[in-house]
Amino acid sequence: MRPTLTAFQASPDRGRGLARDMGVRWALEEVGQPYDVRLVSFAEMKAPAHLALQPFGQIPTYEAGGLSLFESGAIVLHIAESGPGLLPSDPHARARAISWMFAALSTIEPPIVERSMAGLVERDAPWFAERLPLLDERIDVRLAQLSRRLGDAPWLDGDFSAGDLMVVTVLRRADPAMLARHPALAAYIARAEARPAFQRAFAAQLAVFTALQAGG
Ligand code: GTB
Repeated sequence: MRPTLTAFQASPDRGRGLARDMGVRWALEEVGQPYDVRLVSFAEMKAPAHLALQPFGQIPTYEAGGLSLFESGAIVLHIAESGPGLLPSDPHARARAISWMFAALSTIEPPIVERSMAGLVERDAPWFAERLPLLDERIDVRLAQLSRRLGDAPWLDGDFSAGDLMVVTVLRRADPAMLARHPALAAYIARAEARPAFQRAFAAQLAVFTALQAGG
């Protein structure tokens, strides 16, 4: 059954593939599953039909064969479980790959998102300049820890997995200058971005932005 995702009709990332449909598209490409995308406006995201799929009025959602899911991590896990190549068959290795997915979303991502939100909504606040180094430091600690664990391995735990996919998806939202201070992580991201599945997913989301630009 061909799944349908929702994605921003007009993503604020301007085609950089930073919105959360990107990881889902990437996972679908990795397992070779064709999919459809329903683009939604901000107004549509907050309307009852979308809220029935995503209670928080956000993208992405996933619908296939009577199953409707929200939360990009849960969607990627579902895709990884239903197709080949993103989760090892060995039960222990599989559980470790899933641990990395959780680490991405609950340990690595929060300081990255907090920093980018602060830059958007607190920039003019009197405390912003004082708070910024603290936010940056929190990210830097996580990047250093992750880099130490990765060492000079290509992926976090054996073959590329849904864990790497989720970790890289989250790292791509960090400030490139901050990532550049951790060359092993910068190389890890570049390696992941060079994967044909990533390239196809990136091109598909970029095409949405390009079409929007062409239309007006
Ligand atoms: N935990 C949920 C998940 O993982 O699926 C979070 C989903 C979420 O944050 N969705 C965002 C959304 O719908 C889009 S991706 N926001 C609208 C709203 O809440 O009203 C987050 C995002 C947005 C923009 C950029 N950017 O411009 O770089 C990056 C990431």
